[in-house]
Amino acid sequence: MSRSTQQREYHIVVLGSGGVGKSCLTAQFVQNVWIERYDPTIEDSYRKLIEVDGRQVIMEILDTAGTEQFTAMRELYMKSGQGFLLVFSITSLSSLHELTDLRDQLLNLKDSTHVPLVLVGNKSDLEDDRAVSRARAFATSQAWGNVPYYETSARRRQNVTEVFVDVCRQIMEGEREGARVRAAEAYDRGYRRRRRGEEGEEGSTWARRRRRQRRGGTRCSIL
Ligand SMILES: Nc1nc2c(ncn2[C@@H]2O[C@H](COP(=O)(O)OP(=O)(O)OP(=O)(O)O)[C@@H](O)[C@H]2O)c(=O)[nH]1
Ligand SMILES: [Mg+2]
Repeated sequence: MSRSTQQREYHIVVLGSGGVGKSCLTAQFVQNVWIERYDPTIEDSYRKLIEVDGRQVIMEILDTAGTEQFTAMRELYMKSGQGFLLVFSITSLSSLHELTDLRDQLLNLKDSTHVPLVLVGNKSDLEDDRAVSRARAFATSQAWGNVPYYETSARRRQNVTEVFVDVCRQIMEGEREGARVRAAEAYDRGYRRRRRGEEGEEGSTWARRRRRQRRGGTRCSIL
């Protein structure tokens, strides 16, 4: 199978308070449709095949409930998710504040500070109703360890694909980093084994070097 036809499957979770536009963003990304009415979500999942940096990727997207009475499953999907969109509405400061608790819960569950995530300020078409300045949102993203910040409009389909692709790239980068670390560790283990093996053999370089050191100390010849 060539590199570009290998398919990877990534689990993306869309989080945020009720009414910020999680379902509309997901529907725009997956189906290219705009939904005007507000119908609170219990939980919906979608699959979409896209190409990211020349690789076929299947995104399994979980659109979660923002309203409190439907959030019982939160821990479960936080554990199984690999990448997260943390969405607030630029028209509601409290929706940004509520993300802080969500992020804390997420990092605690993952027991890591390096969770692939993107901060998303949705409803950017409602500039006249803006309650969260760009500077404020950007400062939050910096405080979270320089996570990417995007402003999106599900209504106008602005930056919609970008946020999903960004989180996907972060997962892919994490996998590459993991592979690099595993390769370095395997090399290290192999090196130690090789060295032990050589030390065990009488005629080996290490053994000869040790015998020389015992006999004559350091090799130094002054003519
Ligand atoms: N103007 C504008 N309205 C939006 C945008 N995105 C969503 N909305 C509207 O906001 C309302 C809520 O959108 P949803 O996508 O259902 O919100 P949600 O975050 O999924 O809400 P829950 O499922 O309850 O958590 C709907 O009436 C949408 O039409 C946007 O980008 N711009
Ligand atoms: Mg919804």
